[in-house]
Amino acid sequence: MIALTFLFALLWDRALGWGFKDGVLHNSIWLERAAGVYHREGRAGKYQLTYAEAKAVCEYEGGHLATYQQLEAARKIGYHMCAAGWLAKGRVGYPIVKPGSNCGFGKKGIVDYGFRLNRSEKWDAYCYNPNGKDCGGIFTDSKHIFKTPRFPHEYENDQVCYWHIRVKYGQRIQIQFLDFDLEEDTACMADYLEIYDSYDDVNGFVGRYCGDELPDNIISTGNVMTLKFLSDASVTAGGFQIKYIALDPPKKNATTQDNTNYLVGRFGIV
Ligand SMILES: *[C@@H]1O[C@H](CO)[C@@H](O)[C@H](O)[C@H]1NC(C)=O
Ligand SMILES: *[C@@H]1O[C@H](CO)[C@@H](O)[C@H](O)[C@H]1NC(C)=O
Ligand SMILES: [Ca+2]
Repeated sequence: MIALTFLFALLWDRALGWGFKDGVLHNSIWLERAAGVYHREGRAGKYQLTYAEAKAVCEYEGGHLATYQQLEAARKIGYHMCAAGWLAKGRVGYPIVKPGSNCGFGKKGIVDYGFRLNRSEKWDAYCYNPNGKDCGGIFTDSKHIFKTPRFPHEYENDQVCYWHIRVKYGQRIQIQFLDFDLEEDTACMADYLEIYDSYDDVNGFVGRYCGDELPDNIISTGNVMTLKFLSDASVTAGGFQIKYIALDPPKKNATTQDNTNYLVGRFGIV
């Protein structure tokens, strides 16, 4: 019985960490981004963006606030989010695919809070970035190499790419940097690669990288990882080439011997 409880606690912990967000089980990373639309929280967490800030966040990433129609187009292909966000022209809403009692008032469709008179209200943001579609991807194979667009030539300005990696349950992901060269900047605010030890780019922030120093290998704590590459409006560089491999669960008495960064805890080093 104790063993069973423990196992349940373990599985539940894992499910909370990887499967659930805002009370919705995400069993498909496809749903995190659909038809060019994606959800964005402020750095400080949920419901922290005024209209002007939400707009700036999307524009900073090379897109703009999604229109109601763009959000509905994404919803129609399965985009479901239980978080209200700013849309174009000061509208607020969120897309519901599966009706639930804890979200969306049991309805399906866009839950529409209408055009807000008070634009200082704080919500999340729904961005639309059609250019983000031609880079990034979703990988489920046990190893893969991915590159900045046009590699080995320089990447372009105003690019945002997301790579989602999902390997088999129980496996971990090892990230190896083969080539790395992004515009150098002290806080990596210009061009950067961000790595997340989770299925999205909200939770599990591991690090932000720029410059031309090859980062150390990274190993995830779970079977999913997200990488985000962003370039701003000026100055480009050679880009990167990154390989990942799926690692089988380690043997009981295995020891670590290289300089790999094993992520501590579910969400790594913030
Ligand atoms: C607008 O919303 C903000 C944030 O919720 C609030 O502090 C402020 O009082 C509101 N302004 C008006 C005029 O209702
Ligand atoms: C632990 O590893 C050693 C070799 O490194 C091996 O000889 C031994 O059988 C292993 N023990 C267990 C319990 O797997
Ligand atoms: Ca740049």
